[in-house]
Amino acid sequence: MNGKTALITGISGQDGSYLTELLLSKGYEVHGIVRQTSSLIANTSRLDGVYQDPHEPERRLFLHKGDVTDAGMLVNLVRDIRPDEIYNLASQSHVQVSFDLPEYTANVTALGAIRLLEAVRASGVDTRIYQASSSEMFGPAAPPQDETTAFHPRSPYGVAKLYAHWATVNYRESYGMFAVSGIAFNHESPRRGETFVTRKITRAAARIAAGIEKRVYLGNLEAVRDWGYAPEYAEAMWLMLQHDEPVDYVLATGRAATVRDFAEAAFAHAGLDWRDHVEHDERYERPAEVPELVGDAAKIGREIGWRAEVGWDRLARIMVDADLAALADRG
Ligand code: NAP
Ligand code: F7E
Repeated sequence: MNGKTALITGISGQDGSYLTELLLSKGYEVHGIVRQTSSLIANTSRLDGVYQDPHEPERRLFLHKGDVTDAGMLVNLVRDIRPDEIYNLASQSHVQVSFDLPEYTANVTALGAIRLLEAVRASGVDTRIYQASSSEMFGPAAPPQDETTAFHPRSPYGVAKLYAHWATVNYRESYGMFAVSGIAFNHESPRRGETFVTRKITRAAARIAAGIEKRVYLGNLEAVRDWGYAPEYAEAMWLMLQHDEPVDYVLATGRAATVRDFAEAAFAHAGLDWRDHVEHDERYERPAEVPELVGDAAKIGREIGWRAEVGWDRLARIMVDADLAALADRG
């Protein structure tokens, strides 16, 4: 035990699950907010490896029913737990979905952040706050993007994240809070949601190799992204809250690949030629695309020593292997 307590919003998501494992391994007591669902106690499948029964006397993982759209709940929880660190990962995080649900996305992704900052202020708890900002805030800015690049969001999601980002800066400047943003470029893993393009591709490659499906439909193959490995980004979040000063950093690998490159590598690793199985569907094109996101993470490397080790090609192999293994387990 290290005597520290952390609160994670979005604990059931990809990053939340890796961060929980990291903090538990470091001796933290970890609290997370999970949403009400109609069919499950909560959507906690990504936490299966670390879940602890509520009757376990020594447990250090506590899940609380809640939602970042409920301000009162946030105030009460922060006041009760008095966390040393808060990681705000809760978000409607799908860019294309944000075009269909712009107001909902703003409520969760933008206002959720300010509700949490206000909950900290109202409760008077001395805590450090990590805000999950996004490279989507850069939009069409020319790569490589870094902490000095001007923002120009191109989706309701990017706009909402920019509001949350500036709210974090504002609370730091106004109230002296240790509140920081990690401006994270795309990061993926076998736990990535199935409708994000990397996982959609690796899952399809595995299912096609297993004879379950024949093809996958994608949108813009020319988009360039800087895809890193999610567990490494969870470590960067933690490092940022251990730093002497509250500073915002870009988190990225610095390596570029197109959706086409990723599909080619993933299908090849599954023993397939992507051209035989990938078809175009304009429904997956966005009203405004972000053409090229490639980050320069030199600042966090210099000041904190964090560097992404896993690049997009190794990531594609990790994800295909995991999707193949999951199918094999199913029998
Ligand atoms: P994710 O897998 O989509 O997880 C999002 C989490 O937020 C889930 O736990 C989800 O709960 C929760 N959530 C959604 N709406 C909520 C609400 N109203 N109240 C409480 N919780 C809510 O996202 P991720 O990939 O782990 O990303 C973590 C954070 O980093 C997000 O804020 C995302 O926008 C940001 N980000 C991600 C990337 C990336 O490439 N992964 C890059 C930059 C920034 P359910 O499980 O119930 O849906
Ligand atoms: O799209 C193109 C699509 O949805 C990547 C989120 O974590 O990272 C993520 O947002 C690219 C885009 O991720 C399909 O047009 C082609 O250019 O996997 P994605 P994203 O939009 O980059 C940022 C940093 C975040 O913060 C977000 O939370 O791939 N693309 N065909 C496709 N995308 C999807 N989803 N599906 C397709 O069929």
